[in-house]
Amino acid sequence: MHPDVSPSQKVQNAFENQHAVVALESTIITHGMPYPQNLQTAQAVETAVTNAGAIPATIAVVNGELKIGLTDTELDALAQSTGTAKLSRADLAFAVAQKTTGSTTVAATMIAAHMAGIEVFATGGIGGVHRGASNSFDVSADLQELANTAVTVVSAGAKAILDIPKTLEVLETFGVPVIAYGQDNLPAFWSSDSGIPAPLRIDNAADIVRFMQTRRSMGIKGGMLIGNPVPSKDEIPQIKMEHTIQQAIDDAKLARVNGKAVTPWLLNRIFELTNGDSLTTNQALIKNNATLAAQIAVSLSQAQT
Ligand code: PSU
Ligand code: MN
Repeated sequence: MHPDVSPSQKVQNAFENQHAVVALESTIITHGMPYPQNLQTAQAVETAVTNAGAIPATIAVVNGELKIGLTDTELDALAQSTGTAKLSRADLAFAVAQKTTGSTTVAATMIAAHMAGIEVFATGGIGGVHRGASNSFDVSADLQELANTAVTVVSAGAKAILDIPKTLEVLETFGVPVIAYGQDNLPAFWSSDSGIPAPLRIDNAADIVRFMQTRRSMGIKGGMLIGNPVPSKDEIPQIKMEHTIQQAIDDAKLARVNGKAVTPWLLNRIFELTNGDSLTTNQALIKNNATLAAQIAVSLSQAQT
């Protein structure tokens, strides 16, 4: 393990016993959901990982320490904090150097997971190419991280607020495998089906592990993205969602939101516009991703012993 990360006691024990570990991000806690639902979700996600036989490691910077796994007290403090920095590749080391506190995006969580030797990570949805990116140039650092860092990211696809076809083009350019889990089409975060065929399809965790191992043994660098559809009982169908997303994007333009604030602002606006339904679906899909990530991590640790 890299000397610049601080594993919790539980995660340390897991490593010593060669137990499967799943990384979890923390921006969803500080910037994705209101308190107390954010704390309840973070706890439920950790429980989903545990129930599927792996050890959860929620990642964040706390007073300059890059924590791999948070204690209950740390998780609670993060969930209640306001104005916490959202850290990506550009500012992860800045927060450590300044001894401040911040939550980690998909990109920063991948970096930390890789430093700790964790190969599987569960999130809600990754960042990507924003709609209107031809003017704004707003493309998430998550995409470059997937290109460079060998971590498998289990998501419900790219967040549907994004331009999914453009996001797929960039991932293809970067050589990132994009795999739909158990269906032909990619999911679209709150909706199980984006209507867009996925470049690749895999139907079980063991085959994902085989793909990861083959890729590594061939010396192909970088991570891969799994699009795991939200269970249909929990989804908001795309036709219904699209109207709300468009409204939120129009509102963001009027409010002149830009930079890092865009994604959290849109998610919060969609929460308001759906009277909280988007949050219920968000909670369901992230738990579903945590379960699949744990299955992959367990299968990987079995394959390695
Ligand atoms: N999920 C949420 N809210 C968020 C994010 C996820 O409910 O803000 C974060 C993720 O951590 C993702 C990040 O990596 O948004 C992408 O932000 P950006 O587009 O600024 O790179
Ligand atoms: Mn951005």
